[in-house]
Amino acid sequence: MNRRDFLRTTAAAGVTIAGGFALAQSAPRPLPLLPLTDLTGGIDTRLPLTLARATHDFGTGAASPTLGINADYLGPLLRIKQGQTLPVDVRNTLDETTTLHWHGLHIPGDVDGGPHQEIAPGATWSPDVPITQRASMNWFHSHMHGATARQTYHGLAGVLLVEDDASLSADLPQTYGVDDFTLVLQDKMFNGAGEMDYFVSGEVFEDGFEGDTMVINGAIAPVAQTVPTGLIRLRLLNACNARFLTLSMATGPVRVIATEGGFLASMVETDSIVMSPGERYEILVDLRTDDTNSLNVGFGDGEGLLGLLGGLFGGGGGDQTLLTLTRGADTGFTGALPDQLANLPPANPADATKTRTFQLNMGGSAQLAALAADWGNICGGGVMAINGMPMKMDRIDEEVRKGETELWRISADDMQHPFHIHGCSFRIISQQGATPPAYAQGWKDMVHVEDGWSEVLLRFDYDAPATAPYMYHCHILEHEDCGMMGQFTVT
Ligand SMILES: [Cu+2]
Repeated sequence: MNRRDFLRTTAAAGVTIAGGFALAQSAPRPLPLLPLTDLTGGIDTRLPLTLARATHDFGTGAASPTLGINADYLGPLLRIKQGQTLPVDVRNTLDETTTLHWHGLHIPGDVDGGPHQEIAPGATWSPDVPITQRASMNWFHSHMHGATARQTYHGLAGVLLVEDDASLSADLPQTYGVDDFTLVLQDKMFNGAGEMDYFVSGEVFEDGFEGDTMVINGAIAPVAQTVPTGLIRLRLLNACNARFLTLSMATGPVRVIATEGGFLASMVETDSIVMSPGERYEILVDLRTDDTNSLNVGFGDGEGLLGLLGGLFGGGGGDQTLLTLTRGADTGFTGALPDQLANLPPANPADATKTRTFQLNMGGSAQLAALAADWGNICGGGVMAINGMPMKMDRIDEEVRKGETELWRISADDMQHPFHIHGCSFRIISQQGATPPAYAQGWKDMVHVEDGWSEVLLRFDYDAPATAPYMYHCHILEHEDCGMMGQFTVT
């Protein structure tokens, strides 16, 4: 256990061990469904997305102050088809400025919803978002510089599924809420009154905010769902602020069919997958013959209070059940597990005409503590950095030429970080100095970064001018807010 993990474990245990244990023993709750807005049949009006203050009961019985998008916590599940344009009116009824970023979409910088497309209190932002990419699982969340962590944690996030002709005709389950479920996975902290808690400190800035209680679609885990006999499709989003999740099934392998940017070439079976904040994976659960199966999260060494609780009270070597699927009387999608899924072109680093290098810098503990004490002015005092430079709204860090293939090499001077690049999907050539696992060899927009090089091959096909640049950043949201972010143009 290194110094940061030790601090994380001891600090968290002192604050909330009693509450966390009580919650961990609760009976399964029904799986909530994100309300579906299915636009694949056609769009005849602008879609209103209203950001508002609300309260939400995660299952503790208390009304937690939250932020919601057309809901009291989180937003809808938007489903749209390649070739459509999404006309959206994002109305900010909050008393603070925000933005709404389309994470994963290949769209021009001026509709990307990054830190430069601020939506003032009372204002409405009305982009027409062109959907040109292949079937993929994307999401949207606040990207307000200095407030992304707090706003997203409180609920300003939702999921956007892009479908295409191939995905809609694929021999896969796709009946939403029956055999096709979207799961937003988050970790939360609750205070003694059962209200969702959030706070910052120097240590929180160092590690990112990690809660002791897993929440799925706004309900405290474990959750349960009755499903038909057949294959069940789970579309997973790690929307934690900072926590990497190691996911496995109670029985059998994890069957991965898609990454952030689309289908894998073929299904990958693996004992477990590691999902960083910001990552998405689609998996299949085979309930053609099994009566039940569960999605579990495991806690290894140095995973904070969840690890402590998992080791002390959990079964199965520290695993905690997130979702249990149980067969009911109905019969659903009983087709076979898929073989080939998509044509994935080979990712050849020799195709790159330019290489860029990025080093993620943590900053000092004393500086982070001072920043936490002055959180209202976080943007003015960037401590974390990339290549030695904290994020600055008026500085462009890189200039990229549209349509050219590049190799980006990323490393970190301390800790493990999830790195995200706007405006593209990329392929991972190496991750933390090694070949990425087979399940991460498809189209991605997130890569894990530690010491050793993480290399991604990418290309940008849309403009991002200096007035609306793209971002690259750590997706530990507190790191991003503390300055571990940079800006680039594409012209
Ligand atoms: Cu980071």
